[in-house]
Amino acid sequence: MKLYSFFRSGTSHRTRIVLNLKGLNYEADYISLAKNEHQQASFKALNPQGFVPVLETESGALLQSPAIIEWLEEQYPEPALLPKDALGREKVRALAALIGCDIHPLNNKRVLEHLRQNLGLDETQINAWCAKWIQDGFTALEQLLQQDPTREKFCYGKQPTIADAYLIPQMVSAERFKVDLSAYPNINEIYQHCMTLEAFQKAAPEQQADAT
Ligand SMILES: N[C@@H](CCC(=O)N[C@@H](CS)C(=O)NCC(=O)O)C(=O)O
Repeated sequence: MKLYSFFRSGTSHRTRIVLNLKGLNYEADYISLAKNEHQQASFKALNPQGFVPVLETESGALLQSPAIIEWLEEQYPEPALLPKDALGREKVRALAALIGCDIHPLNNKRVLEHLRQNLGLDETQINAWCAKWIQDGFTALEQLLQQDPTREKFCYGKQPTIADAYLIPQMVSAERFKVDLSAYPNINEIYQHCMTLEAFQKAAPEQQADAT
């Protein structure tokens, strides 16, 4: 398998975490968002949206990190990154969607470039924009984590799930945008714990060969 990715991309990061948690080997091909390589025709031939990640497999090019992650879970069921029961799977997918649907897209490169270039926001305002959506999402997430008495050191249950794969890149991104994270003790604890695991360490942006 080959993963087209960018070191700082949160969606690439979450996909790397899942590949690592499942112990899968993959080749990396780096698409620099900083150099707008994702806009080149050769990459758009692979993904007409021009987004990373793309996972090239024997079955073809797979698009959209949530779909790629679910495909990995189905193709490589062990270790399971979703609970066995339907309610547990709903809970984990809901936590992942809170991050993947309601936080991450608002802080994406194309959104921030529109704010900068067409609406005239400066970097302080950009950081405030990012902080607003991260803090709104994290406030709700923190409450959900706090309310779950069965949870241990991860987002759900006693093992890493796809929810952790979504959360850790969002934490890294929050730090990059200088968001105050002091109000989220459960989220911080999960972050610290996940980062003791090799699968998460190896997936970190600074560990990638294209990191600058
Ligand atoms: N829903 C897509 C979003 C992918 C996405 O937005 N990727 C970002 C990097 S994290 C990207 O390629 N951005 C390019 C841009 O915004 O121009 C997914 O989860 O795969």
